[in-house]
Amino acid sequence: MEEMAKLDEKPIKLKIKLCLLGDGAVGKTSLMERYVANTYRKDYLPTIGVRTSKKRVIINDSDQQRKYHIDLYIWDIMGQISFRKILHPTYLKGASGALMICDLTRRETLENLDDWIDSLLSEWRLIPMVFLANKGDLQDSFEFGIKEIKSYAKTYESHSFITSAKTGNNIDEAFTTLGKIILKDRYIRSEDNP
Ligand code: G3D
Ligand code: MG
Repeated sequence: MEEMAKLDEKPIKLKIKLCLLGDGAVGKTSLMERYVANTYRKDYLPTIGVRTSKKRVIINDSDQQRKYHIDLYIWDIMGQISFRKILHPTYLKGASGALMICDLTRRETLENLDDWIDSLLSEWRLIPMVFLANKGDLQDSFEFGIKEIKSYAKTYESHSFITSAKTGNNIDEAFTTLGKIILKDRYIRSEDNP
């Protein structure tokens, strides 16, 4: 049974869609480019203003004793969309997880995450989220800090990270954390609906 593959058996192959959500200029594209830099592939979907990048990752889940080969399809909104209502439903549909991104140098980008989450709920459904407070390299310009992003994420029972697309800090950790939560979520769902 494929679902039960152990660490020493053949890996389970999955395709997973992730979305990047957050205000314009918080660093969505920079984070994605930093993360996928080694296996970079660009696809343009110009009609809906979206770009997808693919990255293949291996996750060894020791809790579940499973090994996964995952093709991550990361969807990034092109340009500076600041009005949630023009978010195309195609952008969110089918996503298994979302990185919710704000900018440490602009407090309103944290406050606006509520709207992005509303949009996620109305256009798709509640999926595993990980919260990123980006531009962690700009300490002198911070308008909020780790405490705030942590307590915000906690209200959604989610993890948070201070990241920097500039230095690369915590980016792998954030994506991997989201990946593991998605796998757990998927596993629980399959147990619910055998
Ligand atoms: P977006 O895709 O969310 O709209 P971008 O954001 O990735 O286009 O980034 C917006 C601007 O912020 C870019 O600067 C980018 O270089 C900068 N940026 C993104 N992440 C970081 C970071 O972690 N640290 C710092 N210092 N800057 C970051 P420009 O000047 O090109 O507009
Ligand atoms: Mg962008």
